Amino acid sequence: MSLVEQSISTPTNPPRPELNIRQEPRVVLVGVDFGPGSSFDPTLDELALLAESAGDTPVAKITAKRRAPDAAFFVGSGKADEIKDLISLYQADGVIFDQALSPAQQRNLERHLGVEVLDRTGLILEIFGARARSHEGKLQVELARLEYLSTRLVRRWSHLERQRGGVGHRGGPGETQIELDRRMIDQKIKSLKERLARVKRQRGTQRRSRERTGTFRVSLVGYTNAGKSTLFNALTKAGTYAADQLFATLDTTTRQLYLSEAGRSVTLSDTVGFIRDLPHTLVESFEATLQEAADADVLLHVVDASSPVLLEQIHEVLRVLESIGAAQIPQVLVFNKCDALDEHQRPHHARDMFELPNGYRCNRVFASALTGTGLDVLRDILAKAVTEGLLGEEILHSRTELDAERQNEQSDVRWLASDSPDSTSARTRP
Ligand SMILES: Nc1nc2c(ncn2[C@@H]2O[C@H](COP(=O)(O)OP(=O)(O)OP(=O)(O)O)[C@@H](O)[C@H]2O)c(=O)[nH]1
Ligand SMILES: [Mg+2]
Repeated sequence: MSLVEQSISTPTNPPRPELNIRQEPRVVLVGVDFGPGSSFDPTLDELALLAESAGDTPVAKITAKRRAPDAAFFVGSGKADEIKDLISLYQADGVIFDQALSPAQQRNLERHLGVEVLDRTGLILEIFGARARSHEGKLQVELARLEYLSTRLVRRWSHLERQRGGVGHRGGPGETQIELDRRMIDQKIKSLKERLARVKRQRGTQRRSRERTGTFRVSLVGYTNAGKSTLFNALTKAGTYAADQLFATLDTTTRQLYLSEAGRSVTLSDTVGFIRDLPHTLVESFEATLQEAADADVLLHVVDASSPVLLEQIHEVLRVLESIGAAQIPQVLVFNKCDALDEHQRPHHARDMFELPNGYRCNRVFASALTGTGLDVLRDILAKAVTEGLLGEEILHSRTELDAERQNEQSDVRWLASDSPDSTSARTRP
Protein backbone atom coordinates (compact mmCIF):
# COMPACT_ATOMS: atom_id res chain seq x y z
CA MET A 1 0.00 0.00 0.00
CA SER A 2 1.00 3.56 -0.22
CA LEU A 3 1.95 4.37 3.32
CA VAL A 4 5.61 5.25 3.47
CA GLU A 5 7.76 2.32 4.21
CA GLN A 6 10.32 3.95 6.39
CA SER A 7 9.74 4.46 10.02
CA ILE A 8 10.21 7.81 11.67
CA SER A 9 12.84 7.35 14.28
CA THR A 10 13.64 9.70 17.09
CA PRO A 11 16.59 9.58 19.48
CA THR A 12 14.39 7.89 22.08
CA ASN A 13 13.16 5.34 19.60
CA PRO A 14 16.12 3.84 17.80
CA PRO A 15 15.46 2.51 14.32
CA ARG A 16 14.16 -0.99 14.26
CA PRO A 17 16.88 -3.46 13.34
CA GLU A 18 14.80 -4.99 10.55
CA LEU A 19 14.55 -1.64 8.81
CA ASN A 20 16.91 -2.60 6.07
CA ILE A 21 14.64 -5.28 4.77
CA ARG A 22 11.51 -4.03 3.11
CA GLN A 23 8.81 -4.51 5.66
CA GLU A 24 5.19 -3.83 6.34
CA PRO A 25 4.25 -0.26 7.22
CA ARG A 26 3.21 0.14 10.85
CA VAL A 27 -0.04 2.00 11.22
CA VAL A 28 -2.13 3.63 13.94
CA LEU A 29 -5.88 3.11 13.59
CA VAL A 30 -8.35 5.85 14.48
CA GLY A 31 -12.14 5.75 14.85
CA VAL A 32 -14.47 8.54 15.88
CA ASP A 33 -17.85 8.12 17.52
CA PHE A 34 -20.26 10.83 16.35
CA GLY A 35 -23.13 9.39 18.33
CA PRO A 36 -26.25 7.55 17.17
CA GLY A 37 -26.53 7.05 13.45
CA SER A 38 -22.82 7.28 12.77
CA SER A 39 -20.98 4.19 11.68
CA PHE A 40 -18.60 3.72 14.55
CA ASP A 41 -16.89 0.48 15.47
CA PRO A 42 -15.38 0.78 18.96
CA THR A 43 -13.18 -2.29 18.43
CA LEU A 44 -11.74 -1.12 15.10
CA ASP A 45 -11.33 -4.85 14.39
CA GLU A 46 -12.61 -4.61 10.86
CA LEU A 47 -10.32 -1.69 10.09
CA ALA A 48 -7.43 -3.76 11.46
CA LEU A 49 -8.36 -6.62 9.12
CA LEU A 50 -8.62 -4.21 6.22
CA ALA A 51 -5.21 -2.76 7.07
CA GLU A 52 -3.70 -6.25 7.27
CA SER A 53 -5.32 -7.16 3.97
CA ALA A 54 -3.55 -4.14 2.49
CA GLY A 55 -0.22 -5.33 3.88
CA ASP A 56 0.02 -3.02 6.90
CA THR A 57 0.68 -3.89 10.51
CA PRO A 58 -1.65 -2.13 12.95
CA VAL A 59 0.38 -1.18 16.01
CA ALA A 60 -2.07 0.95 17.98
CA LYS A 61 -5.75 1.87 18.06
CA ILE A 62 -7.33 5.03 19.34
CA THR A 63 -10.94 6.20 19.43
CA ALA A 64 -12.55 9.53 20.13
CA LYS A 65 -16.03 10.87 20.77
CA ARG A 66 -17.23 14.07 19.16
CA ARG A 67 -20.48 15.73 18.24
CA ALA A 68 -19.29 16.68 14.77
CA PRO A 69 -16.10 16.36 12.77
CA ASP A 70 -13.53 19.09 13.30
CA ALA A 71 -13.22 21.06 10.07
CA ALA A 72 -9.44 21.04 10.11
CA PHE A 73 -8.44 17.74 11.69
CA PHE A 74 -11.64 15.63 11.76
CA VAL A 75 -10.68 14.86 15.39
CA GLY A 76 -10.01 17.67 17.85
CA SER A 77 -6.52 19.11 18.09
CA GLY A 78 -6.00 17.48 21.49
CA LYS A 79 -6.76 14.08 20.00
CA ALA A 80 -4.53 14.86 17.04
CA ASP A 81 -1.68 15.43 19.50
CA GLU A 82 -2.46 12.10 21.19
CA ILE A 83 -2.25 10.41 17.81
CA LYS A 84 1.06 12.13 17.24
CA ASP A 85 2.36 10.75 20.53
CA LEU A 86 1.24 7.26 19.56
CA ILE A 87 3.06 7.60 16.25
CA SER A 88 6.35 8.32 17.93
CA LEU A 89 5.77 5.77 20.71
CA TYR A 90 5.09 2.97 18.25
CA GLN A 91 7.32 4.27 15.48
CA ALA A 92 4.36 4.21 13.16
CA ASP A 93 4.61 5.02 9.47
CA GLY A 94 1.05 6.06 8.90
CA VAL A 95 -2.42 6.61 10.30
CA ILE A 96 -5.66 5.13 9.00
CA PHE A 97 -9.05 6.61 9.84
CA ASP A 98 -12.09 4.34 9.92
CA GLN A 99 -14.21 7.07 8.35
CA ALA A 100 -13.97 9.27 5.30
CA LEU A 101 -11.83 12.38 5.57
CA SER A 102 -12.21 15.43 3.40
CA PRO A 103 -9.18 16.19 1.23
CA ALA A 104 -8.41 19.22 3.44
CA GLN A 105 -8.60 17.21 6.66
CA GLN A 106 -6.33 14.59 5.19
CA ARG A 107 -3.80 17.22 4.13
CA ASN A 108 -3.89 19.02 7.47
CA LEU A 109 -3.47 15.80 9.39
CA GLU A 110 -0.53 14.73 7.28
CA ARG A 111 1.14 18.04 7.86
CA HIS A 112 0.44 17.93 11.60
CA LEU A 113 1.36 14.30 12.17
CA GLY A 114 4.30 14.07 9.80
CA VAL A 115 3.24 10.68 8.42
CA GLU A 116 0.92 9.63 5.67
CA VAL A 117 -2.78 9.59 6.48
CA LEU A 118 -5.30 7.39 4.75
CA ASP A 119 -9.04 7.08 5.23
CA ARG A 120 -11.27 4.04 4.99
CA THR A 121 -12.23 4.77 1.40
CA GLY A 122 -8.62 5.16 0.33
CA LEU A 123 -7.71 1.93 2.10
CA ILE A 124 -10.48 -0.07 0.45
CA LEU A 125 -9.47 1.36 -2.91
CA GLU A 126 -5.87 0.28 -2.29
CA ILE A 127 -6.97 -3.27 -1.52
CA PHE A 128 -9.16 -3.43 -4.59
CA GLY A 129 -6.27 -2.03 -6.63
CA ALA A 130 -3.94 -4.75 -5.42
CA ARG A 131 -6.48 -7.54 -5.94
CA ALA A 132 -7.92 -6.77 -9.36
CA ARG A 133 -6.93 -9.50 -11.79
CA SER A 134 -9.27 -9.49 -14.76
CA HIS A 135 -9.24 -6.82 -17.43
CA GLU A 136 -12.66 -5.68 -16.31
CA GLY A 137 -11.74 -5.67 -12.62
CA LYS A 138 -8.69 -3.53 -13.34
CA LEU A 139 -10.70 -1.06 -15.38
CA GLN A 140 -13.25 -0.78 -12.60
CA VAL A 141 -10.72 -0.20 -9.86
CA GLU A 142 -8.80 2.28 -11.97
CA LEU A 143 -11.95 4.26 -12.58
CA ALA A 144 -12.86 4.31 -8.89
CA ARG A 145 -9.34 5.36 -7.92
CA LEU A 146 -9.23 8.17 -10.44
CA GLU A 147 -12.58 9.49 -9.31
CA TYR A 148 -11.39 9.45 -5.72
CA LEU A 149 -8.11 11.09 -6.65
CA SER A 150 -9.63 13.81 -8.73
CA THR A 151 -10.97 15.40 -5.53
CA ARG A 152 -7.64 15.03 -3.77
CA LEU A 153 -5.29 15.98 -6.51
CA VAL A 154 -3.03 18.33 -4.62
CA ARG A 155 -1.55 15.72 -2.42
CA ARG A 156 -2.56 12.41 -3.90
CA TRP A 157 -1.00 12.77 -7.30
CA SER A 158 2.06 10.96 -6.03
CA HIS A 159 -0.14 7.96 -5.25
CA LEU A 160 -1.28 7.90 -8.80
CA GLU A 161 2.28 7.77 -9.97
CA ARG A 162 3.00 5.11 -7.41
CA GLN A 163 6.04 6.94 -6.16
CA ARG A 164 7.19 6.06 -2.71
CA GLY A 165 9.56 8.82 -1.85
CA GLY A 166 8.69 8.97 1.80
CA VAL A 167 7.23 11.81 3.74
CA GLY A 168 8.70 15.17 2.83
CA HIS A 169 10.17 13.95 -0.42
CA ARG A 170 7.24 14.78 -2.53
CA GLY A 171 6.67 18.45 -2.92
CA GLY A 172 3.26 19.34 -4.28
CA PRO A 173 2.93 19.98 -7.97
CA GLY A 174 2.39 23.59 -8.99
CA GLU A 175 -1.01 25.00 -9.92
CA THR A 176 -0.54 24.67 -13.66
CA GLN A 177 0.63 21.15 -13.27
CA ILE A 178 -2.44 20.37 -11.18
CA GLU A 179 -4.70 21.80 -13.86
CA LEU A 180 -2.96 19.70 -16.48
CA ASP A 181 -3.19 16.65 -14.27
CA ARG A 182 -6.85 17.26 -13.65
CA ARG A 183 -7.56 17.47 -17.34
CA MET A 184 -5.61 14.29 -17.92
CA ILE A 185 -7.51 12.52 -15.18
CA ASP A 186 -10.83 13.71 -16.57
CA GLN A 187 -9.91 12.39 -19.99
CA LYS A 188 -8.81 9.10 -18.53
CA ILE A 189 -12.05 8.80 -16.54
CA LYS A 190 -14.01 9.40 -19.72
CA SER A 191 -12.14 6.77 -21.69
CA LEU A 192 -12.40 4.23 -18.85
CA LYS A 193 -16.15 4.79 -18.68
CA GLU A 194 -16.42 4.15 -22.40
CA ARG A 195 -14.42 0.96 -22.15
CA LEU A 196 -16.52 -0.23 -19.21
CA ALA A 197 -19.68 0.54 -21.14
CA ARG A 198 -18.43 -1.81 -23.87
CA VAL A 199 -17.76 -4.52 -21.27
CA LYS A 200 -21.24 -4.00 -19.92
CA ARG A 201 -22.76 -4.43 -23.38
CA GLN A 202 -20.82 -7.66 -23.81
CA ARG A 203 -22.10 -8.93 -20.49
CA GLY A 204 -25.60 -8.00 -21.56
CA THR A 205 -25.20 -10.15 -24.67
CA GLN A 206 -23.91 -13.06 -22.63
CA ARG A 207 -26.77 -12.66 -20.21
CA ARG A 208 -29.38 -12.68 -22.94
CA SER A 209 -27.92 -15.82 -24.43
CA ARG A 210 -28.05 -17.46 -20.98
CA GLU A 211 -31.63 -16.34 -20.61
CA ARG A 212 -32.48 -17.90 -23.96
CA THR A 213 -31.04 -21.22 -22.88
CA GLY A 214 -33.04 -20.98 -19.67
CA THR A 215 -30.07 -21.40 -17.36
CA PHE A 216 -31.00 -21.08 -13.72
CA ARG A 217 -28.57 -18.69 -12.07
CA VAL A 218 -27.50 -18.73 -8.46
CA SER A 219 -25.19 -16.00 -7.10
CA LEU A 220 -23.25 -15.99 -3.87
CA VAL A 221 -23.41 -12.65 -2.13
CA GLY A 222 -22.40 -11.57 1.33
CA TYR A 223 -20.17 -9.54 3.54
CA THR A 224 -16.49 -9.82 2.77
CA ASN A 225 -14.78 -12.81 4.43
CA ALA A 226 -18.09 -14.56 5.13
CA GLY A 227 -16.89 -17.66 3.28
CA LYS A 228 -18.45 -17.24 -0.18
CA SER A 229 -15.47 -18.58 -2.10
CA THR A 230 -15.03 -21.48 0.33
CA LEU A 231 -18.68 -22.37 -0.14
CA PHE A 232 -18.35 -21.94 -3.89
CA ASN A 233 -15.42 -24.37 -3.88
CA ALA A 234 -17.19 -26.82 -1.61
CA LEU A 235 -20.26 -26.87 -3.84
CA THR A 236 -18.49 -26.95 -7.19
CA LYS A 237 -15.12 -28.44 -6.22
CA ALA A 238 -13.44 -25.56 -8.03
CA GLY A 239 -10.17 -24.04 -6.95
CA THR A 240 -11.23 -20.45 -6.37
CA TYR A 241 -8.95 -18.35 -4.22
CA ALA A 242 -10.27 -18.22 -0.69
CA ALA A 243 -8.27 -16.53 2.02
CA ASP A 244 -8.58 -14.91 5.37
CA GLN A 245 -8.35 -11.50 3.79
CA LEU A 246 -10.94 -8.90 3.07
CA PHE A 247 -11.82 -8.74 -0.60
CA ALA A 248 -9.93 -11.88 -1.55
CA THR A 249 -12.28 -12.17 -4.52
CA LEU A 250 -12.86 -9.29 -6.90
CA ASP A 251 -13.79 -10.95 -10.12
CA THR A 252 -16.85 -12.99 -10.74
CA THR A 253 -16.26 -16.69 -11.29
CA THR A 254 -19.07 -18.83 -12.63
CA ARG A 255 -19.28 -22.63 -12.66
CA GLN A 256 -21.87 -25.22 -13.45
CA LEU A 257 -23.34 -26.90 -10.42
CA TYR A 258 -25.14 -30.17 -11.04
CA LEU A 259 -27.99 -30.76 -8.63
CA SER A 260 -28.69 -34.47 -8.71
CA GLU A 261 -31.67 -33.77 -6.47
CA ALA A 262 -33.22 -31.77 -9.32
CA GLY A 263 -31.64 -33.72 -12.16
CA ARG A 264 -30.27 -30.58 -13.75
CA SER A 265 -27.50 -28.01 -13.61
CA VAL A 266 -27.56 -24.43 -12.48
CA THR A 267 -24.82 -21.83 -12.74
CA LEU A 268 -23.21 -20.70 -9.52
CA SER A 269 -21.35 -17.36 -9.39
CA ASP A 270 -18.91 -16.23 -6.74
CA THR A 271 -18.41 -12.52 -6.58
CA VAL A 272 -16.99 -9.54 -4.72
CA GLY A 273 -17.86 -9.17 -1.04
CA PHE A 274 -19.60 -6.17 0.47
CA ILE A 275 -18.51 -4.05 3.38
CA ARG A 276 -19.85 -1.21 5.52
CA ASP A 277 -19.39 2.18 3.85
CA LEU A 278 -18.31 0.65 0.58
CA PRO A 279 -17.04 3.70 -1.32
CA HIS A 280 -19.74 4.79 -3.72
CA THR A 281 -17.20 5.26 -6.48
CA LEU A 282 -16.47 1.55 -6.13
CA VAL A 283 -20.10 0.53 -6.17
CA GLU A 284 -20.57 2.57 -9.32
CA SER A 285 -17.45 1.27 -11.00
CA PHE A 286 -18.21 -2.31 -10.04
CA GLU A 287 -21.65 -2.06 -11.50
CA ALA A 288 -20.86 -4.58 -14.22
CA THR A 289 -19.52 -7.11 -11.73
CA LEU A 290 -22.30 -6.55 -9.25
CA GLN A 291 -24.77 -6.84 -12.07
CA GLU A 292 -23.97 -10.53 -12.05
CA ALA A 293 -25.62 -10.72 -8.64
CA ALA A 294 -28.53 -8.56 -9.73
CA ASP A 295 -29.24 -10.95 -12.60
CA ALA A 296 -29.50 -14.09 -10.51
CA ASP A 297 -32.63 -16.17 -10.01
CA VAL A 298 -31.65 -16.92 -6.43
CA LEU A 299 -29.09 -15.32 -4.14
CA LEU A 300 -27.21 -17.40 -1.63
CA HIS A 301 -26.57 -14.78 1.01
CA VAL A 302 -23.59 -16.06 2.98
CA VAL A 303 -23.27 -14.85 6.57
CA ASP A 304 -20.39 -15.43 8.96
CA ALA A 305 -22.44 -16.92 11.81
CA SER A 306 -19.49 -16.57 14.15
CA SER A 307 -19.24 -12.81 13.70
CA PRO A 308 -20.37 -10.76 16.71
CA VAL A 309 -21.73 -8.16 14.30
CA LEU A 310 -23.52 -10.49 11.90
CA LEU A 311 -26.78 -8.54 11.99
CA GLU A 312 -25.04 -5.33 10.97
CA GLN A 313 -23.32 -7.23 8.21
CA ILE A 314 -26.62 -8.63 6.95
CA HIS A 315 -27.95 -5.09 6.96
CA GLU A 316 -25.05 -3.82 4.88
CA VAL A 317 -25.45 -6.57 2.33
CA LEU A 318 -29.15 -5.74 2.01
CA ARG A 319 -28.28 -2.09 1.45
CA VAL A 320 -25.90 -2.87 -1.37
CA LEU A 321 -28.37 -5.33 -2.90
CA GLU A 322 -30.99 -2.63 -2.81
CA SER A 323 -28.67 -0.13 -4.47
CA ILE A 324 -27.93 -2.49 -7.35
CA GLY A 325 -31.57 -3.37 -7.83
CA ALA A 326 -31.25 -6.90 -6.44
CA ALA A 327 -33.38 -6.53 -3.32
CA GLN A 328 -36.32 -8.38 -4.84
CA ILE A 329 -34.39 -11.50 -5.77
CA PRO A 330 -35.25 -14.46 -3.57
CA GLN A 331 -32.56 -15.19 -1.04
CA VAL A 332 -31.45 -18.24 0.86
CA LEU A 333 -29.51 -17.25 3.93
CA VAL A 334 -26.50 -19.45 4.59
CA PHE A 335 -25.30 -19.13 8.18
CA ASN A 336 -21.77 -20.29 7.50
CA LYS A 337 -18.87 -21.08 9.85
CA CYS A 338 -21.16 -22.88 12.28
CA ASP A 339 -18.18 -25.07 13.16
CA ALA A 340 -16.55 -22.01 14.69
CA LEU A 341 -19.43 -21.44 17.12
CA ASP A 342 -19.15 -22.41 20.77
CA GLU A 343 -20.98 -25.57 21.74
CA HIS A 344 -23.83 -23.67 23.42
CA GLN A 345 -24.29 -21.36 20.40
CA ARG A 346 -24.62 -24.16 17.88
CA PRO A 347 -28.04 -24.45 16.27
CA HIS A 348 -30.06 -27.56 17.06
CA HIS A 349 -31.63 -27.76 13.65
CA ALA A 350 -30.34 -27.68 10.10
CA ARG A 351 -32.65 -25.00 8.75
CA ASP A 352 -35.44 -22.61 9.62
CA MET A 353 -37.11 -19.44 8.36
CA PHE A 354 -35.46 -16.12 9.11
CA GLU A 355 -36.89 -12.65 8.90
CA LEU A 356 -34.48 -10.24 7.28
CA PRO A 357 -34.25 -6.67 8.58
CA ASN A 358 -36.11 -5.53 5.45
CA GLY A 359 -39.09 -7.65 6.39
CA TYR A 360 -38.55 -10.50 3.95
CA ARG A 361 -38.71 -14.01 5.29
CA CYS A 362 -36.36 -16.49 3.77
CA ASN A 363 -34.93 -19.91 4.28
CA ARG A 364 -31.92 -20.12 6.50
CA VAL A 365 -29.48 -23.00 6.43
CA PHE A 366 -26.87 -23.56 9.12
CA ALA A 367 -23.72 -24.71 7.43
CA SER A 368 -19.99 -24.98 7.41
CA ALA A 369 -18.32 -24.66 4.06
CA LEU A 370 -15.18 -25.94 5.75
CA THR A 371 -16.54 -29.19 7.15
CA GLY A 372 -19.38 -29.65 4.66
CA THR A 373 -22.11 -29.59 7.29
CA GLY A 374 -25.44 -28.39 5.95
CA LEU A 375 -24.44 -28.43 2.30
CA ASP A 376 -26.84 -31.29 1.51
CA VAL A 377 -29.70 -29.25 2.99
CA LEU A 378 -28.61 -26.27 0.92
CA ARG A 379 -28.57 -28.37 -2.25
CA ASP A 380 -32.05 -29.63 -1.42
CA ILE A 381 -33.37 -26.10 -1.10
CA LEU A 382 -31.73 -25.10 -4.37
CA ALA A 383 -33.12 -28.17 -6.10
CA LYS A 384 -36.57 -27.25 -4.87
CA ALA A 385 -36.14 -23.70 -6.11
CA VAL A 386 -35.22 -25.00 -9.55
CA THR A 387 -37.92 -27.60 -9.86
CA GLU A 388 -40.79 -25.84 -8.17
CA GLY A 389 -40.05 -22.43 -9.54
CA LEU A 390 -39.21 -19.27 -7.76
CA LEU A 391 -42.60 -18.26 -6.68
CA GLY A 392 -42.92 -20.99 -4.12
CA GLU A 393 -43.12 -18.24 -1.56
CA GLU A 394 -43.03 -20.35 1.50
CA ILE A 395 -39.92 -22.02 0.18
CA LEU A 396 -37.78 -19.04 -0.42
CA HIS A 397 -39.02 -15.63 0.16
CA SER A 398 -42.17 -14.04 1.34
CA ARG A 399 -43.18 -10.47 1.78
CA THR A 400 -44.59 -9.08 4.97
CA GLU A 401 -46.65 -5.95 5.46
CA LEU A 402 -43.44 -4.26 6.48
CA ASP A 403 -42.24 -4.39 2.94
CA ALA A 404 -44.79 -1.95 1.60
CA GLU A 405 -43.86 0.55 4.29
CA ARG A 406 -40.17 0.21 3.62
CA GLN A 407 -40.61 0.76 -0.06
CA ASN A 408 -41.64 4.29 0.75
CA GLU A 409 -38.90 4.86 3.26
CA GLN A 410 -35.81 4.02 1.24
CA SER A 411 -33.78 6.10 3.65
CA ASP A 412 -31.34 3.31 4.34
CA VAL A 413 -29.89 3.32 0.89
CA ARG A 414 -29.53 6.99 0.30
CA TRP A 415 -25.93 7.04 1.45
CA LEU A 416 -24.88 5.37 -1.73
CA ALA A 417 -26.36 7.98 -3.95
CA SER A 418 -25.93 11.26 -2.20
CA ASP A 419 -24.81 10.83 1.36
CA SER A 420 -21.77 8.76 0.69
CA PRO A 421 -19.15 8.76 3.39
CA ASP A 422 -16.63 9.28 0.65
CA SER A 423 -16.48 12.56 -1.17
CA THR A 424 -19.90 14.10 -0.93
CA SER A 425 -20.63 14.24 2.76
CA ALA A 426 -17.03 14.68 3.73
CA ARG A 427 -16.66 17.65 1.46
CA THR A 428 -19.72 19.41 2.70
CA ARG A 429 -18.98 18.88 6.35
CA PRO A 430 -18.22 22.00 8.30
N1 LIG B 1 -14.22 -21.98 10.55
C1 LIG B 1 -14.64 -21.75 9.32
N2 LIG B 1 -13.96 -20.93 8.52
C2 LIG B 1 -14.42 -20.72 7.26
C3 LIG B 1 -15.59 -21.34 6.78
N3 LIG B 1 -15.81 -20.92 5.51
C4 LIG B 1 -14.79 -20.07 5.22
N4 LIG B 1 -13.95 -19.96 6.27
C5 LIG B 1 -12.73 -19.14 6.33
O1 LIG B 1 -13.07 -17.77 6.23
C6 LIG B 1 -12.08 -17.06 5.50
C7 LIG B 1 -12.70 -16.32 4.35
O2 LIG B 1 -13.20 -17.25 3.41
P1 LIG B 1 -13.49 -16.85 1.89
O3 LIG B 1 -14.18 -18.04 1.29
O4 LIG B 1 -12.27 -16.32 1.23
O5 LIG B 1 -14.51 -15.67 2.12
P2 LIG B 1 -15.20 -14.73 1.01
O6 LIG B 1 -16.57 -14.46 1.50
O7 LIG B 1 -15.06 -15.33 -0.33
O8 LIG B 1 -14.31 -13.43 1.16
P3 LIG B 1 -14.01 -12.25 0.08
O9 LIG B 1 -13.78 -12.85 -1.25
O10 LIG B 1 -12.80 -11.64 0.68
O11 LIG B 1 -15.19 -11.33 0.13
C8 LIG B 1 -11.05 -18.12 5.07
O12 LIG B 1 -9.99 -18.09 5.98
C9 LIG B 1 -11.82 -19.41 5.14
O13 LIG B 1 -10.99 -20.52 5.42
C10 LIG B 1 -16.30 -22.23 7.66
O14 LIG B 1 -17.34 -22.82 7.36
N5 LIG B 1 -15.77 -22.38 8.90
MG1 LIG C 1 -14.15 -14.66 -2.00
